[in-house]
Amino acid sequence: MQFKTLVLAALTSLASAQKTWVVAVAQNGSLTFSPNDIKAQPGEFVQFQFLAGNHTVTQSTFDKPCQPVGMHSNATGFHSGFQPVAASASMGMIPTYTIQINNTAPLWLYCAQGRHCENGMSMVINAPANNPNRTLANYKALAAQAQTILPGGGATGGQGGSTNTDGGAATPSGTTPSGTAGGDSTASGSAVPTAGAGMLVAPGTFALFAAGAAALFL
Ligand SMILES: *[C@@H]1O[C@H](CO)[C@@H](O)[C@H](O)[C@H]1NC(C)=O
Ligand SMILES: *[C@@H]1O[C@H](CO)[C@@H](O)[C@H](O)[C@H]1NC(C)=O
Ligand SMILES: *[C@@H]1O[C@H](CO)[C@@H](O)[C@H](O)[C@H]1NC(C)=O
Ligand SMILES: *[C@@H]1O[C@H](CO)[C@@H](O)[C@H](O)[C@H]1NC(C)=O
Ligand SMILES: *[C@@H]1O[C@H](CO)[C@@H](O)[C@H](O)[C@H]1NC(C)=O
Ligand SMILES: [Cu+2]
Repeated sequence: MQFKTLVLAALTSLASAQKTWVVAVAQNGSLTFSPNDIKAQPGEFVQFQFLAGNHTVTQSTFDKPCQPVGMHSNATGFHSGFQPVAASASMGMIPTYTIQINNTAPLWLYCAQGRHCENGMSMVINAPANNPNRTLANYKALAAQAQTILPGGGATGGQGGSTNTDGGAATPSGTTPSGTAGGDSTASGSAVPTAGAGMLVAPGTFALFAAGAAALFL
């Protein structure tokens, strides 16, 4: 009973107070985060909506793109795990991963699949305003020369996206399979175009895709 009350209170405060930025991952099957350079205030959320393929969103440092932040700092950072879109497409859903912004420190993010990061699949939240070198363009330039190291620890070889690393893949434990958490589901193919625009959407609004719409992204 008390538990129920707490959950309700939490949902209510989420819905009323906090904003959520939506980042489309692999829109149109591209190796992109869209938008890829956003400013989010402490307390706000950023929801990554995985639209195609099998990607991650993973935090790195600026100086070592394509490698988990924990390898180069004491920060834990975050890692969505691999999010294969096809796995939930038959249910008309897409995987999402949501983080909360705690401060305005820059968050340099990349996809840990294959050589996607080296090929430009990266983004920044709250890029520093006072350091002209720490731009997304420079991060991508560093990434282009990086050696991929998967969050599980194994380095990949030179071949692209299809490399399978046994045991290297993290489980998508932080994932909210859309629509299963009891939130109000809004059906919308219309979530697709708006997601790319960095629109603010209410947390708990789960993007639900008709199987037909999801198929467009495979
Ligand atoms: C996906 O395609 C739509 C329609 O052509 C376009 O407006 C959008 O910019 C594309 N998204 C990306 C990330 O390329
Ligand atoms: C992590 O913290 C320890 C102890 O404070 C420090 O000695 C070490 O240099 C830190 N490592 C990194 C990568 O910042
Ligand atoms: C914000 O803080 C929460 C609670 O400590 C943590 O779980 C989350 O990973 C943090 N967000 C980021 C972007 O580091
Ligand atoms: C920015 O990069 C240039 C060229 O690498 C370097 O000379 C300059 O010191 C850097 N500035 C900062 C603030 O790091
Ligand atoms: C997603 O990619 C990871 C890492 O390459 C791989 O281990 C996993 O099997 C892939 N999942 C699917 C469903 O293809
Ligand atoms: Cu990717």
